[in-house]
Amino acid sequence: MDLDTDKIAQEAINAIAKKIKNLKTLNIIVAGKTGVGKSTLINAVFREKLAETGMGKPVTDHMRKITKKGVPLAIYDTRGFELGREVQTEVKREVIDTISKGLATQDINNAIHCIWYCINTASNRVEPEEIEWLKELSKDNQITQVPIIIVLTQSFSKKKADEMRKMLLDENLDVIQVIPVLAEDYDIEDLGIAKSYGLDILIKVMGEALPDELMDTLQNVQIASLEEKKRYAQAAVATASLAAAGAGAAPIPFSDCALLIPTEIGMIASITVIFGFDVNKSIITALLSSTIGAGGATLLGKTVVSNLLKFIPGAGTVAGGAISAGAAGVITAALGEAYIGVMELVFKGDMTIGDIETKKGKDTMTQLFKQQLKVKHN
Ligand SMILES: Nc1nc2c(ncn2[C@@H]2O[C@H](COP(=O)(O)OP(=O)(O)OP(=O)(O)O)[C@@H](O)[C@H]2O)c(=O)[nH]1
Ligand SMILES: [Mg+2]
Repeated sequence: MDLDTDKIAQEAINAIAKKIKNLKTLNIIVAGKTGVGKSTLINAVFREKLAETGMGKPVTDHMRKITKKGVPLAIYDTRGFELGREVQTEVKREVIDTISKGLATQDINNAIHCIWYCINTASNRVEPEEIEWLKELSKDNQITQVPIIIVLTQSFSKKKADEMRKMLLDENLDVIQVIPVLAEDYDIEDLGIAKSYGLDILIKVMGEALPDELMDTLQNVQIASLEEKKRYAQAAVATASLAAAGAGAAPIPFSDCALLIPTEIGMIASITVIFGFDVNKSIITALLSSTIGAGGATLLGKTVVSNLLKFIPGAGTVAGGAISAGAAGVITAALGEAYIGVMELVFKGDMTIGDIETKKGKDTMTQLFKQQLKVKHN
């Protein structure tokens, strides 16, 4: 195998494209009265300001499907809850029909995976009709078992949200959680600004409720929980690192270090998909050159490995022309963690994707990589 950085970067880009193409589509029905904050919630939880992209496509009398190219997500936005009992019954029937139709296709891409029922905490009350509607929906949903989450929107008053939550839990509704959120900071006159909160909990609960096949998709589309993205990315790093170490395998001769490359490419692709940023070849080249090697045929060759091993206290010698299995795992983990580190900086807005290619970006990755080599070994 040719250990050319450019070629490896290209292979990583191909792996990323393939993973993205294979992502399943996540489908969520978002219901609730007009003005409760459904669109604000959707825009705060998912990337690409999904709810701003026009009206969506009507799929039933009271439901529109919102999608955006390049985002493996469909939101079914309901309307008409405020129009009285009759319309509410129609909406419920449309929700159940949509669930059944999706199931009938036997394709996960068409199934409804979750329902968010939104209630505005600031409105101070939950209408009895809403409780009734939820009870009827749960009954019809007994066989289909789509997880229902009640989202208490505009919960700038945590006290009110708490009261409302308790009241709803007492109703023994067949919902998996009641989650108070404030999707955007809220300017309370005279009292200052209430900070947004709760969206990370919504993501965590979704992560527990959705099938495994949708985990990559959920992380790819969500922008509400850095912690969850990191948790999934770190799991990918742990898997790759174990594979590289070959679980107690014999030392890897330098000539076989190329065998680590596919594992590392897979890991880079997983992390990229989880963070959901647009990453091109020059970004991956920058990542590789600033960590495991400076390109050309020497990548992961003897010189590079001996240089790397200097950073691993105690493993700092190259014995018998081989890199120990443990060191292979450590190097792979450090590469993954360094990449997660810069993705985190981009997520927080401390850096742009483009910055990764600059000297500052590369220096940051080198530093993170070296730091990780030391940490991982201790
Ligand atoms: N500051 C702040 N304002 C919010 C929040 N949620 C909703 N709002 C405000 O409440 C109003 C209604 O929010 P939308 O998100 O449009 O509500 P909706 O449920 O999509 O309404 P319809 O599309 O008409 O059914 C807007 O003016 C929002 O700015 C929030 O978390 N924080
Ligand atoms: Mg809306």
